[in-house]
Amino acid sequence: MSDGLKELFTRHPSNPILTVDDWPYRANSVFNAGAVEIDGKTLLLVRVEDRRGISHLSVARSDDGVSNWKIDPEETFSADLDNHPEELWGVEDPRITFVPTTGEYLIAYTAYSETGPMVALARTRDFRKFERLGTIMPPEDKDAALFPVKFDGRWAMIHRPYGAASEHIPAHMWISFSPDLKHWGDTRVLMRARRGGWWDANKIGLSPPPMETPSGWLILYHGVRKTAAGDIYRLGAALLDRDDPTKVIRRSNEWVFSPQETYERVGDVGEVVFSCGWVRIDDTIRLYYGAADTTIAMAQASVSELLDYLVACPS
Ligand code: M1P
Repeated sequence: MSDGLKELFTRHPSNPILTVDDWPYRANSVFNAGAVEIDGKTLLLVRVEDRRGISHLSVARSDDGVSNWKIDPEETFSADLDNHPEELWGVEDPRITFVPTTGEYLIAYTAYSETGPMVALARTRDFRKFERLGTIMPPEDKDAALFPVKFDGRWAMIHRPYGAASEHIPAHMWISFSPDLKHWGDTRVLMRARRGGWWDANKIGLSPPPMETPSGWLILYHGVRKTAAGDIYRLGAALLDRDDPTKVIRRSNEWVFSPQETYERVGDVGEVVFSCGWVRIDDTIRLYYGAADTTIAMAQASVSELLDYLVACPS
């Protein structure tokens, strides 16, 4: 393969790095994990789907981010139906943002309510005790993550009001602002799903939380292509202005990562790569992703190569 055709992401040879067979208790599948690096170790907040079809979150820790995972012996963060009936059908797809000014981790997750997915927030310092801040977006809304800094004194969050996601009503990515993490507004479309035959036509959503770089906020997003054989979930990249994240300054026309391996193409939901978390170690990104809604895999990329690629993309 010539340099011009080199893939930006390289899959880890041990993929999938976590499967339900690694779990200390019975479950159906493990996927779509939030990720953070704490004191040189990797912590994944994993979406675990039980054998009723309801999801909870569990912590897995590893020294090298690939092997010897220490998994909490019991569910770490489960639906709290007494206080949060909106979590009736479980909690899903956590995206973790470390806030350097407070030392806290803010977790945006999907509360799967009777009337559809809602965005909910929780905070933690140690991934043992969690404080729920409640739901912050009515149904249907999901694929949310916070920025780690405020803009003109306001928190910012990317999210995806779901919509019917059809040719007529596309599901775009939106951005909203809040003075206090509770009241959200100034809501506007951030990035549009394309139309027609594009890989990201009609439905897109944020993947991991935005990553700050000297060139702007690096984001990955998933695009969903409907085909006669079913949906294909692929990942694209974009750059947002560092001071004004409502401005998309670059967006890849082509996807940068797509289902290729058998573990990505075959599973509970085939042809899916779906990421809620990444960690950065110097110039290396480790992207953790759910493969076919069944297992967790990891792929690496160079931040500078991704930025070089994006800077050459259309504005
Ligand atoms: O099955 C693929 C993904 O489908 C949903 O994502 P979205 O609403 O963005 O299309 C989610 O249920 C996600 O968890 C799942 O991986």
